[in-house]
Amino acid sequence: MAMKDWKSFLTPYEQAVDELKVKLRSLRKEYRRKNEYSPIEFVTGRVKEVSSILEKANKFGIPIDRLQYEMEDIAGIRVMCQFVDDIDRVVEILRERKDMQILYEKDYVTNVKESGYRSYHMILKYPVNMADGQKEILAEFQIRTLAMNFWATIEHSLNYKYKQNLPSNIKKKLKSAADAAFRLDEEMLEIKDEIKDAQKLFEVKSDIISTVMNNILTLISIGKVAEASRYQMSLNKLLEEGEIWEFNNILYSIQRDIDKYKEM
Ligand code: 0O2
Ligand code: 0O2
Repeated sequence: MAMKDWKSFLTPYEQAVDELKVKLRSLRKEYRRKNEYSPIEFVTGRVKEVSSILEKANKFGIPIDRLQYEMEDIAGIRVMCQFVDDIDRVVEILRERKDMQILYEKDYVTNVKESGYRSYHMILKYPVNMADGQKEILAEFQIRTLAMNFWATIEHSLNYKYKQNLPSNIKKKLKSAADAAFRLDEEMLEIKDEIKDAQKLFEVKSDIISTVMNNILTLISIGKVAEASRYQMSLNKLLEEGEIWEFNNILYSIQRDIDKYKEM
C-alpha cells in the first residue's frame, strides 16, 4: 500500500481514537463533577504505527486487504485505574454502552500471560462518520491498574530493544517485578477505603480553598483590601496542616462579611 493510501486507511482509526478518548475522559469528568469516586484515573490512546501494523500482519499472516477485519488493535485505547476492582466497574460501564459493540473480551487480569502481563482487553466494533459515510472499525480497549501499566510499559520497551529475545536474567527479573506489581495491587486494594477517604478529604479542602480565594478577590473588588489581606494571611497559616473545620470557619466568616458589605 502506498503511503497516501495508508493515510486514508488510517483516517477513520484516528477519528475513532479521538472520539473514544473524549468519551472516556468525559466519564471521569462526570464522576468528578458529581463529587464521586471515578474508577477511571486517566485515558490514553494511539493509532498503531504503520511499521508495527506490517510487523504484526507478517507475524499472524494477515493479508494487507484483510487488515480492517483481522487486526483488532490498529485503534487502541488504554484506560488506567487506581485499583484492581475499578477494572470490573469500567468493564461493566463499557458493556452497557449503546454507541459501540463489544465483540469479545480477554481477561489477562485473571489469566496472567506467560510474560507476566496483566490487563483486561475488550475488542469492539465502533462506527465513525466520515465525509463519505459511516464506517465501522475494530478497536481495542486495554483496561489496567497503574501498577499493571508501569510493568507493561517497561516490559514493552525492553522487548522493543531486544526484539522479543530477552536475555533470561532480564526475563526472570521482569517475572519477579510482575509478582511485585501484583502484590502492590493486592495491598492497595486492602487500604482502598482509607486512600479514597484521603483523596476525598483533599478534594473537599481544595474546593473550600478555591471558594475562599474567590471570596478574597470579591473583597478586593469591593475595596475591602485590608480585610482581604487579613483573610489571605489566615488562609496561608492553615494551608499546610489546617483541619477541614478550620477552613470551614474562614469560609463561613468571609461569606458573612461579604454579605454584610453587599447590604451596605
Ligand atoms: P489531564 O488534565 O492531564 O488529565 P490529548 O489527546 O492530546 O489530550 P494525548 O496526545 O493522547 O493527549 O496524550 P497522552 O500521552 O495519551 O496523554 C493523555 C492524558 O493522559 C493526558 O491528560 C496526560 O496528562 C495523562 N497521563 C499520561 N500519563 C499519565 C500518568 O502517568 N498519570 C496520570 N495521572 N495521567 C497521565 P490530559 O488529557 O492532558 O489531561
Ligand atoms: P503495541 O501496539 O506495540 O502494544 P500477541 O502477539 O498475542 O501479544 P494478540 O494476539 O493480537 O497479540 O493479542 P493480545 O495478546 O491481546 O495483545 C494485544 C496487545 O496487548 C499487544 O499489542 C500489547 O499492547 C498488549 N500485550 C499483550 N501481551 C503483552 C506482553 O506480554 N507485554 C506487554 N508489554 N504488552 C502486551 P502489540 O501488538 O504488542 O502492539
